[in-house]
Amino acid sequence: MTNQNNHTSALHEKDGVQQPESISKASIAQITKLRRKQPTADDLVNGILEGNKTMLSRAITLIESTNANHLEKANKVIADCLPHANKSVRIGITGVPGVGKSTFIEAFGKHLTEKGHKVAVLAVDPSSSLSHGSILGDKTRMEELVKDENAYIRPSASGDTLGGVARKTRESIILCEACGFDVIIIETVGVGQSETAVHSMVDFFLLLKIAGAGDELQGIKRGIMEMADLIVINKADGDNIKKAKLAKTEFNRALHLFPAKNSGWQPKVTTCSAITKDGIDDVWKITSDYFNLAKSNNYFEAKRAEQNRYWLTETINEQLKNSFYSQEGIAPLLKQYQEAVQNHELSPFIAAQTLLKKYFENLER
Ligand SMILES: Nc1nc2c(ncn2[C@@H]2O[C@H](COP(=O)(O)OP(=O)(O)OP(=O)(O)O)[C@@H](O)[C@H]2O)c(=O)[nH]1
Ligand SMILES: [Mg+2]
Repeated sequence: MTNQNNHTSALHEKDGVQQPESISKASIAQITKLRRKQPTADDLVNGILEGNKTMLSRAITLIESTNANHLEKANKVIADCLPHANKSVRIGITGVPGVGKSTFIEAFGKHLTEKGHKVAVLAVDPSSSLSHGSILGDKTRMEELVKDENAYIRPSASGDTLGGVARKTRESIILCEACGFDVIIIETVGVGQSETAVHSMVDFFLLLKIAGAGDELQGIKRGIMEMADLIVINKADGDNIKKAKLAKTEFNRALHLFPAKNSGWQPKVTTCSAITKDGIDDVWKITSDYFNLAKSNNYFEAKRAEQNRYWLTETINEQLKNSFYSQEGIAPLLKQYQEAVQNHELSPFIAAQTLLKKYFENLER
């Protein structure tokens, strides 16, 4: 093979190197055609309703896009999927790094798909934009689930505020449900506000813990304990079993001190090992007991309705905020006013009023 252009390019292939035969020309053409052709909103919706995970992923990418041109299409996809959504249970899982969330979700998810469920795993992790590492880790921690035809795993949206990530995850839930997933697991890391955001989009909240060296309750934020419907003490295997049982007693005692929940549910504590799978079945049994109770006393429906109202307000707040802070000219002005306020030259309220006035004037122009 002689390449006439060799002298103009620093790159050239060695003579005799050919495409491997395993790549057929037809499939290359098919792939390039698909890549080039952006699916329409209807293509995406039809694909999702047929249970096509590739279309689901593409639609979620569209939702996550920060390109303003994608917004309208994303909204159409969500609107068309909405009538097919809602038929699921949504479970939030939280726990500090290393507690075994990924390993637990792998074991729990497999348990559920073996029972005939379709499981989608989404994440709310606003820090993932900084540390893409966890996604890589999860590929190995969730080896079986990743390959499972009845499971779908999607890492957290990144490069956004917590509010932004949370909204996108919530919209992704709708698409996953329309795609036929009936158990939605939302994972989050124990960082500040992300639990609150996840709590506001799930039906059931599970706190993963490990047995420590005694004083179990230390270091848990009261708010997180209050949110939990179930505390699972993971890594109850080998020498840890005894410690896990002790921790279970201690948590049970603590949970009884909290006021009763509106759901009528008394939060539970159980132990499991995500590695040996002992106790995984109990976690699902307890979770199902909760759903039976909450559906029979209508709490389930009432909570979802309340969450919808919450998201309406949240989305408005988030978008108004974004609109304000991203408006051209606001950032330098804000910086100037911040300095003036810091130096006591201007009252923060007057500064805010002036900035907002400027913002509204710009809108009208
Ligand atoms: N012995 C034992 N080890 C476990 C168990 N579950 C998880 N591990 C181990 O604990 C470590 C952390 O597990 P991960 O599943 O990555 O924990 P994670 O909570 O997802 O961690 P981050 O993604 O960093 O937040 C790994 O080395 C796991 O093998 C368990 O039930 N028993
Ligand atoms: Mg993990």
